[in-house]
Amino acid sequence: MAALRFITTLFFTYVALVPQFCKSQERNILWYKSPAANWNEALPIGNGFVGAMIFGNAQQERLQLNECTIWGGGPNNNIDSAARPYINELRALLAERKYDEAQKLANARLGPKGNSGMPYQLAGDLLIDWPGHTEVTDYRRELNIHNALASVSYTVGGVRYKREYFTSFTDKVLIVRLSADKPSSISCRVSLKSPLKKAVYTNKSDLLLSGSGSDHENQAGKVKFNIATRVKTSGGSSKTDSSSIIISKADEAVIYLSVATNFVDYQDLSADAESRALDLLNNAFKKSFTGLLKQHTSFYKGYFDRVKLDLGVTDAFRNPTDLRINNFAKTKDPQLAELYFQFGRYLLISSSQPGAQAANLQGIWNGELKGPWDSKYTININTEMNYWPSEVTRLSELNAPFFDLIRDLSVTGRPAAQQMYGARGWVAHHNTDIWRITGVVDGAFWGLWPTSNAWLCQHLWEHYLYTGDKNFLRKYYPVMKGAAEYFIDVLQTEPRSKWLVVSPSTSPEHEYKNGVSVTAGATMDNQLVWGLFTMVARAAAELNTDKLFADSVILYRNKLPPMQIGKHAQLQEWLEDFDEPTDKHRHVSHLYGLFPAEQISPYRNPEIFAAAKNSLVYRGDVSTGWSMAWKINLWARLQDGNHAYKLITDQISPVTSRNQSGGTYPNLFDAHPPFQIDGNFGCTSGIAEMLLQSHDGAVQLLPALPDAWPDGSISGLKSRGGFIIDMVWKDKKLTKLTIHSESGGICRLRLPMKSTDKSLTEARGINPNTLFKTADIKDPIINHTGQALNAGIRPSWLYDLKTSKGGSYTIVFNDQP
Ligand code: FUC
Repeated sequence: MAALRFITTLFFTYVALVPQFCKSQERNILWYKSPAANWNEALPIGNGFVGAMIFGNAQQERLQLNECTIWGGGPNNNIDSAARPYINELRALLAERKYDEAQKLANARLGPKGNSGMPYQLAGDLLIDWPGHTEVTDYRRELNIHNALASVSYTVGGVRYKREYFTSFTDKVLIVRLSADKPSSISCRVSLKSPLKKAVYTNKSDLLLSGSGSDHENQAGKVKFNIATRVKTSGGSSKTDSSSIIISKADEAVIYLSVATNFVDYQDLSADAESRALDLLNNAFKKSFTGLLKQHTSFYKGYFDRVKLDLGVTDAFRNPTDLRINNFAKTKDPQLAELYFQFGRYLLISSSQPGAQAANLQGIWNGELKGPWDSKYTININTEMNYWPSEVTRLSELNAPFFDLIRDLSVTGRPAAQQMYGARGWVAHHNTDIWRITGVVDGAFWGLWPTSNAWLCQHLWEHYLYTGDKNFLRKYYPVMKGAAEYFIDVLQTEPRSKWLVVSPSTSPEHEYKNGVSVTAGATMDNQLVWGLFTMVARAAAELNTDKLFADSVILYRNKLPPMQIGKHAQLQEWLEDFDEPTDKHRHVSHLYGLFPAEQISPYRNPEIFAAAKNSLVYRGDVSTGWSMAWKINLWARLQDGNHAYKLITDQISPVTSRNQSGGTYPNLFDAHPPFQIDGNFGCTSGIAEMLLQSHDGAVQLLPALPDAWPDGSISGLKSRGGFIIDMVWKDKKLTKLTIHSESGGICRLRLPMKSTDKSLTEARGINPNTLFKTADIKDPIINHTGQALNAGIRPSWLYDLKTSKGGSYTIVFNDQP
């Protein structure tokens, strides 16, 4: 018996290790043996406009619905027109180092005026009641992210039932198909409910709900919305009563559901929500389930299939997803890391589509009237993190609603710059919402941070570096220039050093003294403004325009403070050396220069690189989900794959009740806790960053591969300069590389070994490909007296590959030591 068990185990291990064992389709499934017991177990589907969380109860199905423009309040801005004299007073206090007084003044005078932003709100629930479906067996609930289709199946009374759900990308409706393996088995009641409801009514065969967004913090709720539902049956019948659709004895039924609002843009709510919802429904209703699904799937796969990752498969793959999360630290389950990576891509495709709204703190999925932090946009890290995976994992087009948001802020941020700071250009603070508010929210401690414009513009520039799209750059150059103009006007001369600094500001949400965050010249601000001025000058050069402005911006840039290495051999977070090695704060803002920016290079600034590493070591690992996801990217940039992997293990672990400890809910949503989607996106970006980097003058392959993934392959990642990269590795060594060149030009490679491949030439001098230009920063000021810092950087060799537009180049590495 023991021998038989051994052979069986051997057989299964063998089978499990054969990659063909799980085909692409099977490896991209989240599945469970029971219905969702709460919202964090429900499964998300979405098409950027409409989202739903599927609970999957047999007796009463609940789909919690969202639509991306259902927000509280209405068009408004929260600019504090009385702020200016206090801003000037604050600058004087900070220059005199009167920090407590400065914070006191800021708290008293520069808090939110009117409101702290409006909440993103739920739409309601679609409910399907199934009388008698109590004792069910063989239950399975799944979300297939290979084709963006969810399903629930179970057996009751000898009949096998199946429900399938998708939110059509092409027809903008939610579709639910109800079927069974015996005719006439579908009898259920379809209804709608919402706490925002004004009315539920039926109209011939349609069931409708009308509602409106909430009043909130002095703003009347002005968004009007309608949900419209209609059912197509084969066999049996369906009819409406005053508040539901009743399906009787059908062989199959398909529920069509649309949601629409009166929202046109952040200033205009003049659309007719009901007729929009009915138009969507009428158009979709002409099509069959199969026809709609086919179009939906092919649209989705157009994005999803661009990147394939294989980190290996073990037996853990056989378990339901919740169990795999629980066991990840033990099993290592490489395929779950792959699934988590791809789930991040699924979430971006499903929550950020051109023409819709940018993914907010919860993407598009929020089950509350006022979710955590209003489920809006926190632009001092969280919204930016949502878009970190967009370019490298080839979802570039999905930046569109984010870029729209940035463009809008460059308009609504003008009066803020003018009235609050007496400056040209535009400014936004640490939060915004669908109405594009640009004033201070929450309180000066958190909200008095006027540098989000520079971070947002970094995404515009990065888009250009990945795509080389000059039309895009031309379109957004004025947005970037407007942000630069703002800083030219507001930078203050710091009295001791004579550097130009942003004042007042904060190092986001962090105090350097009890209760004091307000400061001048925080390292992150210096990096952000340095980056902005550099990219504006480079953009002007790429576009061959605006030379005078570009030259002047560089003069200002050169007066910004250099980075400083403090007494604990750390990268200083503030102008003064306030850092404490015991500080575990979740924001690691001064490491912006390391990631996502490209200002700290192991090859060009090894001392700052080593100091940044010390700062990260001091901060530790445990934190909120998004903070740990940021640290995955940072450790990848520090070329420490095992530390990055350690953070992935912390992230893919069950959520405990502890505050600020991250974790993953059963539905693979990341936990702050509570659920916040940035951690999902940040981890997807982090995994990409472990496998490919392209920020430091070259494309670096497998820069931070952990021991846990010795063998694997990835295809379709993208580097700056428009190179699509496919790689295979074995025993942690790159064995095969294929580069597809989208725009031609030199592809400079940084390899961990010498290569004799004939297509490669040893690289000399600066990379002639301007999309790889490095950010030359000032030498650091070193305020610590210990030994010279050394981060133990591994040797590497640089080679150039000449590419032509559309060409593909394969290199096989078989001469590695
Ligand atoms: C910032 C963070 C919080 C949270 C919130 C949405 O304020 O400091 O941890 O993520 O955004």
